Amino acid sequence: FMEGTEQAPPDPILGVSDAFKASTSPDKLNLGVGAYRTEELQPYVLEVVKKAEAIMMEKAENKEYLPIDGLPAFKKCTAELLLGADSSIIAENKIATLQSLSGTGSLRIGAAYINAWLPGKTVYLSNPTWGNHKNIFADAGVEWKMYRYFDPETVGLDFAGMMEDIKGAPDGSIIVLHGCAHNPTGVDPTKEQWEEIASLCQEKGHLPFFDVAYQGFASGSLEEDAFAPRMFAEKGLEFLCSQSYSKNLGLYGERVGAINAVVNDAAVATRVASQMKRQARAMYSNPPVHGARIVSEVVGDEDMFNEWKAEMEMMSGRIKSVRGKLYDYLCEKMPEKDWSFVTRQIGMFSFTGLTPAQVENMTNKWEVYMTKDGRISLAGLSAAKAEYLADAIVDSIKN
Ligand code: PLP
Ligand code: TYF
Repeated sequence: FMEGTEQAPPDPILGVSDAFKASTSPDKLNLGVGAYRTEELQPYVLEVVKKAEAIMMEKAENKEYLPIDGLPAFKKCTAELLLGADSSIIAENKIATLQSLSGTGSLRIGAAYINAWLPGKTVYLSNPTWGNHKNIFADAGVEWKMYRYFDPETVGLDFAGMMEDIKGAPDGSIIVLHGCAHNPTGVDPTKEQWEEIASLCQEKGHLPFFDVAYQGFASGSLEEDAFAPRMFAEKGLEFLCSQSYSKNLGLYGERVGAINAVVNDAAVATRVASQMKRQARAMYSNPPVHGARIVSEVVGDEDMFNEWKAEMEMMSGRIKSVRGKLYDYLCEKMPEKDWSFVTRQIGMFSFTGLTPAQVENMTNKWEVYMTKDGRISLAGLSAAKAEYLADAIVDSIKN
């Protein structure tokens, strides 16, 4: 039966980690996957997560199945983190929230919903975007196209091109937007540009689909990083929004996240929620309980919530600080090039503009593991290794 099975290619991002693990070099540096590391380049479990888990141990709760749409306390927290605790949309039940398998699973449920209930609609993704977006929508049978986003000339946002493409999309299209800290470019629209994007979506009757994977990780503030979806909601736009707690609470392997539908009518929210549950039931029945309890414990307790915010600031602060160090070394070693993009970009990543051949040099000669698109995860860089990385980048550009 299975003889004819072809070998699938490795994931372009997670495959980098495999190559990194296989290397025996003492100099090796994994700047592939976006996962936070300490200055010692070790994975980090947030103190507040350990605290929540200790409380959970004491409570010794059972391991019964969650409802299909997840832990009620988590659903409340996650909607409030997205829209604000005082949101009128939440008060008026104009939101459908389903706990799902982190950001990826939440996007996949959103895509399944689109396939079933918005058939024939095309999803527009930024060029470039997180590679898995294409897989997720294609896997759900949803057609996707791209809109212009990144301008390599300015190493910034091609705002005019983006607006032109969103305008050019057929009315009622679905526009995927990174809520903050765009992956892989680290380039976000300004608040004024977000306002214009919202107005254009309104004009065109488009349905925005926010992917919020880095709330709190871009600016260090949960509120600040939710600016775009909150503003869209205030303007009365309906939208879908996936959320992930992989980065901001460091719960990567726990797979905790949610898909939300913000709509203009509570009755519609009820029906959308019922359909998302139906999709989830067929795919995996119900989500895991452990991570959802952690989020609920942390957000539900004022002290722990504040502690979480402080740890997020610490993590995003460490990344900003290595960004600054890398920038200084690059300026010192190659002053003829404008490196200002390094500190302009936000979030976990820097989009270096290195070509595939230069990336090959980074890895083969310098043991710096990174994705072929030239993205580096600064979350995987230590201050102690910043000069080494600058040497590798300058050598790869010059040779
Ligand atoms: N969306 C974007 C843009 C991402 O960068 C990621 C990765 O962190 C995700 C979604 C989903 O990740 P996860 O499934 O671990 O929450
Ligand atoms: O872009 C990244 O590095 C993160 C982690 O299939 C990730 O979003 C990468 C690939 C993938 C799932 C998560």
